[in-house]
Amino acid sequence: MSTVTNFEISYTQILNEESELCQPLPQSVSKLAEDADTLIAMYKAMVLTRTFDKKAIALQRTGKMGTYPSSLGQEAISVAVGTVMKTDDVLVPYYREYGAQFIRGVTMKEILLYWGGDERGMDYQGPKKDFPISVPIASQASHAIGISYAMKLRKQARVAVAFFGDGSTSKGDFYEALNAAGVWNLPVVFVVNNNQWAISISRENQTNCETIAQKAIAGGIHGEQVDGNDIIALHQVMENAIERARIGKGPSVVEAISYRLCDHTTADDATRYRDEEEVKAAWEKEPVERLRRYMEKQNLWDEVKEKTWLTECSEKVEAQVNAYLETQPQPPETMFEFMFEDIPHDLAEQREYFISRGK
Ligand SMILES: Cc1ncc(C[n+]2csc(CCOP(=O)(O)OP(=O)(O)O)c2C)c(N)n1
Ligand SMILES: [Mg+2]
Repeated sequence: MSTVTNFEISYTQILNEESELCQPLPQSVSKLAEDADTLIAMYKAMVLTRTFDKKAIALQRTGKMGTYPSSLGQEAISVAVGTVMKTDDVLVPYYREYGAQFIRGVTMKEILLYWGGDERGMDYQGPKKDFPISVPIASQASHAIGISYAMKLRKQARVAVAFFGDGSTSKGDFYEALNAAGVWNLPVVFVVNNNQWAISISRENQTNCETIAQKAIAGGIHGEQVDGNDIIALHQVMENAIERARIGKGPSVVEAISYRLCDHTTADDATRYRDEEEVKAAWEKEPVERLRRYMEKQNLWDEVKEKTWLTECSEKVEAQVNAYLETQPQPPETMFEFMFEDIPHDLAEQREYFISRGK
């Protein structure tokens, strides 16, 4: 018997749980760790996302919005991706990537409209080519293949970045997409937010794979893990993956190890199925505090800056919430209007009937 081949999955952490840089750092990484502008911008984006999140939950709790999935504790992943992506790249999100979406120009009002049941919220006025939130798990995998295939066909130096949860990587759509990405060498990156839970199914009960990143191997593409609470490592790993894809060096799966500090959505109560101790331990690793402590040690941040930014965040969120609440709902019959360019006769009849009944 002989070994045909071997595979390895790497794990990257640069800023550890104690907010210390892991040594030694390669030059490209130490440059980022000393890049005050990027660090501050990423920190601010994480705090803004968290402020938005809290308010969105309050809106749902007071009956002003529908079900909402929070991104609490997972902000670093989407903020790093949003920071690294270029304007012409295409974001293919699921439903916890507000951090990336805001950086790319999606407004908070649009996100609130969507979760308030108004589809106009997915017609982004900023990043027109970015995809809407995908609630059907892993269905966005094949969209990302189509998008990146088109980019390659047109010889464009663009990349599609698609997001997935740990649970969604058990779906056939995900494996099929990895296979297609590999065989066609597409400019696509699959980012997996491994937040340890798929609603009430724990990571251990989800898959027997030791890592989710290793699923890439079956598709013949690169796979690696990164600390999803370490935004410096995320920035580094994502930049490499996206640039590799851009220059034709192949797609990747990046598994970011995080923790869902929130309930699955506002319709969930996670205390029914997970340990308080586990959540408490996860709070010790969370990304916002980790970066803030590091920036304070570097004299890039202090209490006054923190207070000022928190006030600014509240003002920004408040203005967007008001814009959302002031938006006039669409007439109910518009539900017939956006599926077909020319409405089929049976739907036209239903629409007329619906209107004639006075809704
Ligand atoms: C095709 C499909 N099946 C089932 C669901 C119901 N559902 C919503 S979220 C979810 C779990 C997703 O877990 P994961 O992929 O880990 O993402 P997370 O919510 O943890 O970020 C399921 C099963 C769905 N939305 N779509
Ligand atoms: Mg999950």
